[in-house]
Amino acid sequence: MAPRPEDERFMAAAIRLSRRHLGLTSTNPSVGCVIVKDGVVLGSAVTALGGRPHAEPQALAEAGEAARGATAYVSLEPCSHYGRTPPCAEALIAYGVARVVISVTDPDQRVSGRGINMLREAGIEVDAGILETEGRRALAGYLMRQTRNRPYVTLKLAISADGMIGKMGEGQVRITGDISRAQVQMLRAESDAILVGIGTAISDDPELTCRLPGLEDRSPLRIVIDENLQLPLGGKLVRTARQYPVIAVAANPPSFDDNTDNAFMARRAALDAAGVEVLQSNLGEPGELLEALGTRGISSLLVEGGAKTARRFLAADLVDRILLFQGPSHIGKRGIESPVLKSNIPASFMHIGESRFGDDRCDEFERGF
Ligand code: AOF
Ligand code: ZN
Repeated sequence: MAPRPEDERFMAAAIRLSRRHLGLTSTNPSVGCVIVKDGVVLGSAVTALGGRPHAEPQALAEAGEAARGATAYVSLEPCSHYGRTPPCAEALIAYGVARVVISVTDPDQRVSGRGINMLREAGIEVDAGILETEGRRALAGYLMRQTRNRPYVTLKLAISADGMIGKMGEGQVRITGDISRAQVQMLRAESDAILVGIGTAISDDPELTCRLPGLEDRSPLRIVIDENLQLPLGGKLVRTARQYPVIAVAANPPSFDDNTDNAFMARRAALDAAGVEVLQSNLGEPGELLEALGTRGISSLLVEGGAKTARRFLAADLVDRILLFQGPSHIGKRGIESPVLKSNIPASFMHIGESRFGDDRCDEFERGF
């Protein structure tokens, strides 16, 4: 049978629920599941913290006996493999669910189509592809890492009304208001890692943590592109490195003579001692760093600037989503120009949304993958 009018409404609820654990399920996707019968929600769940249990068995347990004959809405195809938990498709069959509605099919080699087949073979009606664009958006990190072994990259920029992201020699300049800032902290909470260049790390002395009350433990891994290891030992990033991990990414291979090489090794040892991990990577090829991050299980990366770092990722065609927060003030003289403006976003991006946060506006652009 074909999709029904209420399908999108309940799938939207499942997708909304799935977002709750974004960035908190390790390499597992955060999936949402809603069990519905006669228009009533009998159970709902999101993949547990750390990635297990999966969403479906939790939602089924909540619905209990009543799940018999019900419809399950799942943002990702139910799994068919025996991992640390039995297949979710099997649980849906065992509870006697009559119909399963899926948003996105699972690219995981162990599942990919098999979950749907298992359900159909058991006589369950299956519809897939409901709200697929929204579902893929919510699962973007998981899908990118599964298919390309790299994190999904979001570039976030705060720009003034005259298109600047800061002022030469002035450290942090207030460009957007409190509501936008809270919004950015939410973005941090949803990301596995956050990245800035050494210029920003030195001039702004940012902490790059999530400081929303109650969400402090959601702070992502903090990464600084730091060619020559100049990260200040007294700065906030290094001082908090034992609490919230920091990686300094140095150039590889280093092109120093013996003296500078010694100094580099000394700085490396000092960062090590402060709890900062030093990683070396070919910085001319940011894709190499992204692959290393993908291999360690990082599925989503938030790039927060500055201009040079943003340009580096844009030039390598490694930005998947752009968020432009624009405030009402003008910076004028000595302004640092934003690497992108609303008017010159690369053609491969689509404008997918606009929000207002107090006096600021935020435009969202994404490109498909
Ligand atoms: C679901 N529901 O809530 C999630 C699924 O390591 P494992 O055994 O937990 O398996 C990880 C895979 O399970 C992951 O790659 C993806 O295919 C699926 N995740 N599946 O049915 C869920 N999180
Ligand atoms: Zn599962």
